[in-house]
Amino acid sequence: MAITLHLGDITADDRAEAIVNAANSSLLRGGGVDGAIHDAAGPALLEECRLIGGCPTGEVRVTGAGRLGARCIIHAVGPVFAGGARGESELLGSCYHAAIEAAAAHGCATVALPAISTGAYGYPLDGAAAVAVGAVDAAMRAHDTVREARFWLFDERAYGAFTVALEALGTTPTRAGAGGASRRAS
Ligand code: AR6
Repeated sequence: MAITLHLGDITADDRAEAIVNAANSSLLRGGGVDGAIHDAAGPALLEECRLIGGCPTGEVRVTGAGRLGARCIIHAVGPVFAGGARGESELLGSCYHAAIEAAAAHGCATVALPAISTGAYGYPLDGAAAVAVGAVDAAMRAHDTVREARFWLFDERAYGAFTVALEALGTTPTRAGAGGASRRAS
């Protein structure tokens, strides 16, 4: 299994079978990753989200991927950061765990993920990166049909925070060059 890091727009991933969205609990289109995914997928995605009718924080819901090349979109609702004492880390970890579980349930071996909650929801990057990488690593050990988790980081600061988090997990990532990034295999 591998966790790889990629710099840029998650909708540019042309290898992922499932793409994880940083959604809100209404599942109705917002900004950030959510807006980019809806733009790339097209209007059918919003209609499908509307029919689902919402998703609690810490959980995921799965839809088709519209015009995107992936097989499905896994909409994950991260917590709004409110200081850290309101169960934010558990809720964030739960999102990632549920996302990998959903990917496995839908037969997807390669999953693209954003840094959930680190934009509009204000979760500090370093803490979010540690939770994200730890939860995805644990979930992939429990669901070993998911072979690669591809984290898409929007800027160098986020990329750096995830690099440190991967290193803390026990492996030194090495930058693999354009389009690739860093890799952890076990
Ligand atoms: N590809 C990869 N990463 C991105 C992209 C992109 N296209 N766009 C932004 N990021 P956010 P949240 C980074 O705000 O904090 C929406 O309105 C961004 O720099 O997308 O979970 C939803 O509807 C940041 O590091 O998600 C919700 O209401 C990270 O992705 C709310 O925002 C997450 O930022 C969810 O907030």
